[in-house]
Amino acid sequence: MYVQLSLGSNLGERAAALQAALRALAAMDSVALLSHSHCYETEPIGIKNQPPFLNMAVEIETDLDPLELLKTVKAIEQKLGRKESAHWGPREIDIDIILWGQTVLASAQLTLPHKEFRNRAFVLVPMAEISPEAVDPVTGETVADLARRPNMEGWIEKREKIVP
Ligand code: PH2
Ligand code: MG
Ligand code: MG
Repeated sequence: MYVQLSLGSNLGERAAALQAALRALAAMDSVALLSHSHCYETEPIGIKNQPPFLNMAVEIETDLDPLELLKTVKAIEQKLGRKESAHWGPREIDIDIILWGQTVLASAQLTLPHKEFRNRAFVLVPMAEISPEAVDPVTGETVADLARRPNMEGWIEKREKIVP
């Protein structure tokens, strides 16, 4: 299955944390890294009074199921030194599962597609760079369509592309 992930960091060496997360994903037998976007410096959404984020989109192929991948990305976050943080608060590394093909899932652990992604420029703009044709199974819109809407919150500036 092709899966879209959103990565973010706003504490410590942000680009190094994103690179380490990419490498940890690529090192897994059950995950193939297909593409990743440039990094984007983005305005914090939710809690305003925290440092700006560096965000990036990643497309992978995996034969894990959604809850197995969730466990895996949580383990990578832990390994990369993520501390307990407030909901929407600052974090060393965050790896979120956004789209899982046309799968729609609402479980206690995981919601697919990601609950908030349609309103988040920091998710959609990087994702539109690498997966513009990916389709939101709930609305039928493509990621390119979603990313073009003018009413999304927060500034966003393109930065470097990480070498994995
Ligand atoms: N993540 C959050 C809350 N707010 N804002 C930006 N710009 N980027 C993020 O990755 C982000 C956020 C919670 O995970
Ligand atoms: Mg998040
Ligand atoms: Mg998360």
